[in-house]
Amino acid sequence: MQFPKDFIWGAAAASYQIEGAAAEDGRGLCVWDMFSRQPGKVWRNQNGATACDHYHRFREDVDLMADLGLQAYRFSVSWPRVIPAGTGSINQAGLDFYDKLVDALLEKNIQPWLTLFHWDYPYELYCRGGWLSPDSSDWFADYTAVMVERLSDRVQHWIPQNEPQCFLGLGHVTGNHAPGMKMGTAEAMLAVHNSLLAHGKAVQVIRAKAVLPPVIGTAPAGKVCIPRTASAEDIAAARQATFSNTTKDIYSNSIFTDPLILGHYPEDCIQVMGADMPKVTEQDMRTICQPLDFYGVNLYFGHWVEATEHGGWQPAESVIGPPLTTMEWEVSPAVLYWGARFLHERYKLPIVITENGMANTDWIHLDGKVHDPQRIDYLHRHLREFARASAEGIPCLGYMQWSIMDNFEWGHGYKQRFGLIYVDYETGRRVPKDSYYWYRNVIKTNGTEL
Ligand code: GCO
Repeated sequence: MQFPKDFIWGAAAASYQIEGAAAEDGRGLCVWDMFSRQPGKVWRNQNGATACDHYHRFREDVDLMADLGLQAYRFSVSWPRVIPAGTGSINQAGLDFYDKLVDALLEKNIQPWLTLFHWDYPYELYCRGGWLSPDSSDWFADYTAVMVERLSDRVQHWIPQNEPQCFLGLGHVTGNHAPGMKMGTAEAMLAVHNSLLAHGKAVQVIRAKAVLPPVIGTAPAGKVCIPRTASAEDIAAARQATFSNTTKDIYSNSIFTDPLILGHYPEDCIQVMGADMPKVTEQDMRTICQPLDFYGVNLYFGHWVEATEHGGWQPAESVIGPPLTTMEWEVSPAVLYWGARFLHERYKLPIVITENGMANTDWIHLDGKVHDPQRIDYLHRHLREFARASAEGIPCLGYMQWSIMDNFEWGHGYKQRFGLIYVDYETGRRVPKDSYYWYRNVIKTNGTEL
């Protein structure tokens, strides 16, 4: 397989999922601290208070990343660690942590890819209205300015928000994630609009203030559809389904990414949301639609789709008894090919896979090692599909495996292991899995042996 010469091989993680040190050095509360205190919200009532203890062990973790040959590490900053109340006074100790992390990465020649917000929203801002507040986008812009001021002399890669579909959809509509709200559609769409404004303002701040020329992108989730067969009709159906909005849910790519990149909400979204659409001004849309450098996308599985007789689309079954991960996500590697293709066609930006990986039944075997052949096969198949997209001329810039290490998987607690590195949560011990050594060779050979 061929990947571009300067292709970036990385791995990702997020603050609340790995850092721990939740009550240390002046960190403020986040919505996940509060949500996980409510009985029954997280598997076995677990939480991220200690997690992988990355806050204290980050040097060891960076050494493992270096040994893996990682070229980029996508991490997120805990907003309330840096600004405990979300706005106002800055916590120097919190900021220092990211400063040291970035220096440690650079010392090993690993590019820091910084996500400003990966779900650990400041609890105090939630109490002040959170994403419904008309001030929410300014709060985010102010926080962005703090990070840019401190780190942009060393950090070039910026991702304002991770998966708005999830922190809004799961956090504010279904209530499965923090802060556990169950909003109606009008409120949910207002939160969507405010989060888009926050993205736009953050991009403006980064471009205006950054010392190193910034490279800015996205990391949405959102459904990508896979054609059931290679027929032109099924391909057209999958393309249409990938961007369509037929219900009032807010999981599509287009609800978020059309405004960011095309400068308007999708027509079918406006139709289906009807009176639940927020008031949108042209000025808002200009703020939201800022130039971006790459389209980063988190992809784990696809949705099979086939054409109907009348030129529409319908969901399709892949096979009876499909391969599943322990999240019960169907292993459907073609999502990397079709995702790259459809998303590039529509948004015209180079593609980065900002997350891809699988949860597996990993444990330390009798020989002291962690054998995870399923993960190796999963990654192998997905990377081949991404290489296929690249071979067809789609600009594919990089790939971030999720995750560098096992971590707190939100509502699933520590039940689900996504890591290349196994974490023994009792002792904090790290054990690189077979997939770690496999990925090391992939990186070393730039994927040519895949
Ligand atoms: C997401 C988040 C990650 C998850 C990962 C596995 O995509 O949901 O970005 O924090 O841990 O995706 O579910």
